[in-house]
Amino acid sequence: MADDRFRYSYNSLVYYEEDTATSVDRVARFGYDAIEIVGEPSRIDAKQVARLTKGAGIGVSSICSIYTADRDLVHPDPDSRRAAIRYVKDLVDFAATMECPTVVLHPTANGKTQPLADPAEEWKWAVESIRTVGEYAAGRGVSFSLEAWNRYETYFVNRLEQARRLWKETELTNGGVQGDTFHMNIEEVSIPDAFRASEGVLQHVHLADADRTAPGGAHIDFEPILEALLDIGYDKYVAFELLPAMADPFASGRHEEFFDRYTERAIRYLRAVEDQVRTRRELAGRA
Ligand code: LER
Ligand code: MN
Repeated sequence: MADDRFRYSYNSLVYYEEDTATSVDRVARFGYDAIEIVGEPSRIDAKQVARLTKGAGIGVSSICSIYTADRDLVHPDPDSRRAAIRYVKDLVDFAATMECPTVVLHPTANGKTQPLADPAEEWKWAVESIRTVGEYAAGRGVSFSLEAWNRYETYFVNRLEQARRLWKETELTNGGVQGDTFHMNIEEVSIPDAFRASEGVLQHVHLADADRTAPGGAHIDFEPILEALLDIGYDKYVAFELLPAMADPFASGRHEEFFDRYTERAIRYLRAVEDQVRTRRELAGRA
């Protein structure tokens, strides 16, 4: 692991309509290694992001894809699937321009909680669509992280075990699965065990507390989670994805505490937890 520390990122989704320069400056100022950028290539200038992040000495960890109803990779209508594939391919180009390694992937629209076709057929479309975008991404040096979402945001892939099965069926090698502690707190029997079982195929991590605010504010215990990530030798980014308490995670609106306050608190708290875990492991001879 670089410098023997986790590499931290902050998802700028919650910096609602702020200009990118201000967001990049805040994340760099609070000691982050990278920023996660919203997946809207028509609204965000990738070249400008590349310039700003380089200038600030940080990277772009990941693209937070926005899977609205018209970006559904398992839609029964082939034209709709093609439109979703086009969107994800555009995200791959967007990521490549910023030298961003990872695009977040989910097979269906956020907020779609019922299948529109036979589940076996939808699974087949998911494998096909992901393989298509994955092969395109491989040619551009970009990887995917297949993220599991909780049951109130999707019926399709709620747990890491399902994400691993789907990813394996695509036979792709550029990427793997993604755990988000907010979703995992709802769906997994054990968050650390779900991460451990993803050894070798974990591509990205989203961290948030149980109420989706900064870790340390609610009831998720981050020590065993970091312990599990160290056990499996996880060496990619951990990104805070902190969002207000609204049914639609993509709903807009300015929520002041998610700007300076949570950006600072999240990294300060997690670094302190990380130090504790690493010290304990050193003392136990398990660096
Ligand atoms: C995206 O990373 C996510 O976790 C979903 O809840 C949609 O925001
Ligand atoms: Mn997430």
